[in-house]
Amino acid sequence: MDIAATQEDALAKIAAAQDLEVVEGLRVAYLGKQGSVSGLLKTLGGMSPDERQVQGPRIHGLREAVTAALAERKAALEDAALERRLAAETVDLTLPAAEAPRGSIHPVSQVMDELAEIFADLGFAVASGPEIEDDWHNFTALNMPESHPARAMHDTLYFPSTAPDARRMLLRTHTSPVQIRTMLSQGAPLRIIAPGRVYRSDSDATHTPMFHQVEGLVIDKGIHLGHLKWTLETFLKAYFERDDIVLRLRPSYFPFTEPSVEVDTGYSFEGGRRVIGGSGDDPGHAWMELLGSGMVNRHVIAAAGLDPDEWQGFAFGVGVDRLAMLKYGMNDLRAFFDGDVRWLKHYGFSMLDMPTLSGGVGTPA
Ligand code: 2NM
Repeated sequence: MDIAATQEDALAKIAAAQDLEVVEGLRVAYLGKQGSVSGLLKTLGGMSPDERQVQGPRIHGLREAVTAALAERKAALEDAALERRLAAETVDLTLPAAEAPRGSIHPVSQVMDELAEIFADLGFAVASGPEIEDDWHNFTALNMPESHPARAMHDTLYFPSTAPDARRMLLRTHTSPVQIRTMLSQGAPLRIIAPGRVYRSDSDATHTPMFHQVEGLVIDKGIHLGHLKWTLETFLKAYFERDDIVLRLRPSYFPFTEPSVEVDTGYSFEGGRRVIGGSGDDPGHAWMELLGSGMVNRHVIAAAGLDPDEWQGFAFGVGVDRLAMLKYGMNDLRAFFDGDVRWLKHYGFSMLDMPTLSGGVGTPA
């Protein structure tokens, strides 16, 4: 066959190839061991020098043209395949995640975040401390010496003693030791809340051996019960998101405060559950005990390294689990710590739903 015609035919077939397998088939057919172009190259050996001088460049030219055409066609088909793949694999990052998030924020965490937000607005910092405490920070510094009967009331979980003269370690029964530690390390004035886990050997329908508490402490000059009442009222209005919160302060007793006051709030029953608001003396309303508080006992201020003639303060304590139940309508405390995913799905919060004062600390509808 005429070489020019062979070349024309080969280049046309290569240009018409629609996929890489066809291109590879053509490469084998022309340039493979048994290929037609390879066959032509082999004929050069049997030629006379004159003939070879004429045919040599033509056959080599044919081989080069076919090789180049195959490479070009292969590259074009590969480019087209890559373009198709890129078009098919385009990712639209604005689409919602295919797999919805499964986790949720536990109501206790949500309420702690709400409390931190509300108190931050009133100038309080969040303080924390160890859950394993010593007897001095948990009791003695809080005006509860060894023999004090209130120690028995706390149902304390003690660690076995390691040596007769070692500090007796325990699981903190309240977050008050955090206040002692913060007064010792930071001095006065001070405005802090201490949220966290506390432990008491107590377990029934309304008590779990671990529960959550938030305590607040203000130390400054000239602090009095009026500051305490305003602070608690402002906090509860922000937390329950209503303006009609009415407080009743009743005299009480705590070793760490003097005077001590129990704080009640008015509530009513709506749709079978307690709703905070109004005066307990209003028709259809009653009083509910919500918080313990008082003016910090001068012995406590002195134990924390401050001069009680110079510095005064108020403190309060409230159960976080209880606050969560009242706001979000749960009725069984034990369910808080069962880790039942159905309960968490029902009462949990989206991690995107962070409490802010500007956006409201409550649940979106
Ligand atoms: C309460 C009730 C009353 C309280 C006192 C202190 C400290 F450390 F400053 F003395 N912290 N928390 C306190 C006072 C806690 O809980 C029902």
